[in-house]
Amino acid sequence: MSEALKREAAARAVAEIASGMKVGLGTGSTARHFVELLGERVAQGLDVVGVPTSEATAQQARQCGIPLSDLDQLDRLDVTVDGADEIDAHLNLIKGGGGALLREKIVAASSDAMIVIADSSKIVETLGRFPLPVEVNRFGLGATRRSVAMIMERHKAQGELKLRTTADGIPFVTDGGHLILDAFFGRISQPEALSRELLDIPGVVQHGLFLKMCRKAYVATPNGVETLL
Ligand code: ABF
Repeated sequence: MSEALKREAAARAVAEIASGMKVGLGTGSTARHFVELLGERVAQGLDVVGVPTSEATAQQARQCGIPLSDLDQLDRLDVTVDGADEIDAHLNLIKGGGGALLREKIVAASSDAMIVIADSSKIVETLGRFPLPVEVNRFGLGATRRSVAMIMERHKAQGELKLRTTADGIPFVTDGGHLILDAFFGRISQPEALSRELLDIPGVVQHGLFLKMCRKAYVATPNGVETLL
């Protein structure tokens, strides 16, 4: 999907931001458009404060002149605008392909609303085609990995569990210093149960299922931007 269409989705979200708002800033290529467009409005006088969901977004937001804060200084945010890897008809999401799922979830959970911006390739009937990112502590990786694999078996996963690596073949490390296991389910038919079971594993820090968190999505299609509610 073209960058121009992603930017259109981002522009729809930017139009909802008003002066005085506290805004969670997402991560990824679509969220980058949002941050850039928000920066343009800040340059024109929009008075907002942003809370970034990754070091990469923080760096971009600073370059764009967006004043930043964090969840130690701020109580609630008005809205978080972020991308997604998969979106189903209930606006449940898989996120974390970019590795920022933990901060993305903390920031979204501290927001009165979460708006997702994406292109139409992210729309699915059932979550799970995209490998579910599971952020894990480095300590006890083997044990955590075996526990996740058992849960995958119980949920009839169709694929493997892989430790995420960089292009150089070394383990990918998140902003929080953790590792990521990518779990290929194919189809996640019981997302709530899966979410609880994964979070019950002591070494699991967080996973990329965002259930009942998103209230609106702007989805870019070749025919324009659709609003999903
Ligand atoms: C973040 O960026 C992630 O949660 C998701 O993995 C990814 C989507 O990126 P893009 O907008 O580049 O497709 O939102």
